[in-house]
Amino acid sequence: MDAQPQTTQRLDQEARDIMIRNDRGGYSVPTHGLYPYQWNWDSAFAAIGYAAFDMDRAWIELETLMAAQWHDGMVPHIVFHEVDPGYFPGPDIWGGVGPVPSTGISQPPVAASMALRLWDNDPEMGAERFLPMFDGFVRWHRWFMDWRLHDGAVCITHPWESGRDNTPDWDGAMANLIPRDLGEYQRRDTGHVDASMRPHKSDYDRYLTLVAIGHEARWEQGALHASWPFRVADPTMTFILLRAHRDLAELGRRLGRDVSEIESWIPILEAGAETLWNPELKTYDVRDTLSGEWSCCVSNASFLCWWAGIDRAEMLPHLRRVNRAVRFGVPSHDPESPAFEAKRYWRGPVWAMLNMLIAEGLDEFGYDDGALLRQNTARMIEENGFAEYFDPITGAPAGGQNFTWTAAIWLDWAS
Ligand code: 2M8
Repeated sequence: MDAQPQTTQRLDQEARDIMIRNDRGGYSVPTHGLYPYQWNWDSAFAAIGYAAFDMDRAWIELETLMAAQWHDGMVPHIVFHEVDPGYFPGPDIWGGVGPVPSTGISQPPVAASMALRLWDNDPEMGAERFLPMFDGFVRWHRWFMDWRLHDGAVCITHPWESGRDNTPDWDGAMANLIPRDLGEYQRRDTGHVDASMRPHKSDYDRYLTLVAIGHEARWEQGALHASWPFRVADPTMTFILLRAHRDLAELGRRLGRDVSEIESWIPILEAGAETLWNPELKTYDVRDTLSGEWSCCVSNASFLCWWAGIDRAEMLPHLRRVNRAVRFGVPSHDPESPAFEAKRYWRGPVWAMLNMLIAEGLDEFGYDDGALLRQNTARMIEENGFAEYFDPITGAPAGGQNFTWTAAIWLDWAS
């Protein structure tokens, strides 16, 4: 059932206020305190939130992100515009080599898809603002094709690259990664939110080990490629990049540009996506490219297949099953799995922005489940506010509060 108009109006205003408060002038932070920098895919979602009330500001968000692009084409996962000791690890630990201090890895490239949405919102402004960024986007997408493919599926080289930091999907790969002795270090995240909602120290030891290896090699992909100790083929990256290639090709066609190279990438990723099909579990799954092992997990990333333009008969029953087990779908990990934890970050909670991608994919294939998911997400936000993520069983808000992407998703899609 749709919310009362007054409720919608009040929440619209609240969402706009959150976005304005998280605006640092040219870029937005995901939330005050916990995440004081510009994050890559957060910014892409922020842009569509701004589009609800300020189109110019929406494009600026993407422009600022793309201005941090490295000479090799990579667009970093965090851009450290102003050093803030409230976040760890910061620019000194990462040693990024781009034009603006940044991390040395990327994040799910949802930005081209969100740019297409901005264009549709205002085609004239879209043509003007996207044209100068088009080549940068092509170079970024090419960087994934050059450095992140395994049998056509897109890999991550760090759990932070996928955006689903501590999902059970890489428990096996993480266990195989031997952490360095890093000495004492002080995490900041658990000073902002309860430790029960965050990754464990054993995860952080491994996250930081990978950062140290990359930093030492100055993030030179050619040097790192052969010896990197964590390389996992990931549905988040594969499905989001596949969709982003399709959307970037569309943007290029609208600009009258040659899109044959982008189009040539699409069948490669379509074939790659099929290598993520776990025939036993009958789901899209994560595969550790170093050990060859499946993770045997049904996650919310498995359901991004429709967003990527892929429909597989077995996926809808999985989606309905996991959603039936909770009050608010889509849980980030299968509630029937022993690894499920309702409040621990990417090990169970619901994320509004992934719900949007999943639902829109379902809509495009004509499944009513997309509309149901939108209503369910709207209710979750109405009842529990603009949290970073939510307990799928109770809806309880979790992680950071007043969160940019939840506000943006409300404004663009859920309300
Ligand atoms: C979370 O990740 C960061 C590291 O990148 C962290 O925990 O410090 C993830 O949810 C990620 O997907 C997100 O982009 C970021 C900022 O919202 O927070």
